[in-house]
Amino acid sequence: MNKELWKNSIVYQIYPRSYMDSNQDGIGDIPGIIQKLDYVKDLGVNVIWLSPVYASPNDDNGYDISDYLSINKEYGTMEDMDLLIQEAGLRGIRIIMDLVINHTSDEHQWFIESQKKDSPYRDYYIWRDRPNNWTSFFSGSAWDKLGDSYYLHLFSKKQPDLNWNNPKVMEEIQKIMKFWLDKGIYGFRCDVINVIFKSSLANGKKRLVLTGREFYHSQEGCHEILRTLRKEVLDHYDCFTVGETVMVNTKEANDLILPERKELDMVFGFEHMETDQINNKWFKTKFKPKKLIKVLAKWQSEVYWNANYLSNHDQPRSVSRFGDDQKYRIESAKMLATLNLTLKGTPYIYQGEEIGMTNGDFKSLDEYRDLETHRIYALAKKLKFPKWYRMKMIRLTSRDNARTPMQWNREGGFSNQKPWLKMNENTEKINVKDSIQNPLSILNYYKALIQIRKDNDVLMNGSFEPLYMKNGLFIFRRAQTNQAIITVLNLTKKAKKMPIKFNGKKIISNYNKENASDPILKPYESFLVMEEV
Ligand code: ISL
Ligand code: CA
Repeated sequence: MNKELWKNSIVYQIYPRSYMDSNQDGIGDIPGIIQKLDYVKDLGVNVIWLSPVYASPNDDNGYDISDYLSINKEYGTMEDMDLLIQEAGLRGIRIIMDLVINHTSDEHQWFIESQKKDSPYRDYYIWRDRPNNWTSFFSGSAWDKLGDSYYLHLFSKKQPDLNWNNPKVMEEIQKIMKFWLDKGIYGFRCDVINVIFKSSLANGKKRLVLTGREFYHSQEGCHEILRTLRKEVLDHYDCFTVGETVMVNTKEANDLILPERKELDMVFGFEHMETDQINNKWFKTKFKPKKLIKVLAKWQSEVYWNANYLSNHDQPRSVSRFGDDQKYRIESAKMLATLNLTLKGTPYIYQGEEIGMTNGDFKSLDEYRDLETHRIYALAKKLKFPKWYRMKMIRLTSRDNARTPMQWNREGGFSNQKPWLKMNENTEKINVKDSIQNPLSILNYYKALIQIRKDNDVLMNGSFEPLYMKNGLFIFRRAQTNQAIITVLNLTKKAKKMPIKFNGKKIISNYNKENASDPILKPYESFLVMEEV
């Protein structure tokens, strides 16, 4: 058993609702994922991160859990889940699950019980006679009233926050983690893990977003909880954890993952996701490659071990955001793949990214399903933003951009029924089936790149040395004693002069150019050079 195999893993994120519908009800499901395991294996990844499949009323698509020990009926049964773990295992793929422990659903039995003031479950949640001024991630007050008391919810009102000051909560969560680890899963992606501990419920400093956050953001109490979970549960299994950590800088990230801390193994930072916005994600600015490159290079040099990603189920599609989803869709998607898969750290690929899926093409508000999108739209309306602007805001930023059904073939191939969320209209052009057949597809480029990564230890464990970071170009070297690979990336749609020279052979290129010393870099050009050392 290799305790640190996770470091050298390549992870593929599956959002079950949108992956594959096996029983024709328009909703993706676990048997659907099983049908596609050979596809996932062929891609070359060895870990799947499965977004929540637990029982849930689906206010937030499974991030509101009503029973951690059973499976959402829409997605299948516990037998299906056991089979998924087993079938994945047969293909050399292990599964990590989402661990959502900041909150449960308001339909969880604990919360239902906790509404009675004298119930032993009362203290599982955070009840007060009066709300404070904290605001929620989805806008508006973080408190709602039930009976004559208020409960805290940092997310939607159907997601009440657990009270981590109560040792009973700790006990329950440990049981849940063991239940799944005993089934053979490989660990957890820990949802908003750095906000679970509230050190005070005092009024916070007034802010544009998340008033109150100084009382729950990365508190010492959170570190203690993580150390306990590690010692009592995780250390007894062959597994790893990746924390989703909002608003952390590199120091705060290291405080969660340095080995001597014994907390998490790696975290998803957000700083690079903030490089195309002002203040918060609803206000986008033009994407400037320079900023992204700077933040990535900083995390590469300062953070002990990175969890690298350019998209997930909460973010717009990477090619639409950091590339060009029109003229240079193929080139820029391959360039972004080269970036994500050659940085130091563990790469995460989000379903559909491997075929260059683009943002959704929603025409009207009612085509969006995400509750966050609707809340922000309503807030913007209240603030009297004009309609065209509100629509633009959500078109650029809605989480549904990443949640449209997976495009399996020209007709869609996700389901025979109308899918729960509108399928992109470009499935005729962008789909798995055609991508498999086309040797120059984004998909086949991913496969080749993943193979290169597996064949060259330096891409996994070599050092990171930035060589050039100006002008929208990002050139860096990954090196160890006997080997070095250079990544050359043009993140812009303009041709650029190649600023430096090196000795070596090109090993992969998104323009299929073999000559490593070509003086001009084409739009979004990227390639790797095996250096002579
Ligand atoms: O969507 C976001 C950034 O664009 C965030 O505000 C997001 O809500 C935050 O990153 C937390 O995300 C996680 O927890 C949420 C859930 O809605 C998200 O899907 C999940 O990834 C609450 O459980
Ligand atoms: Ca289904």
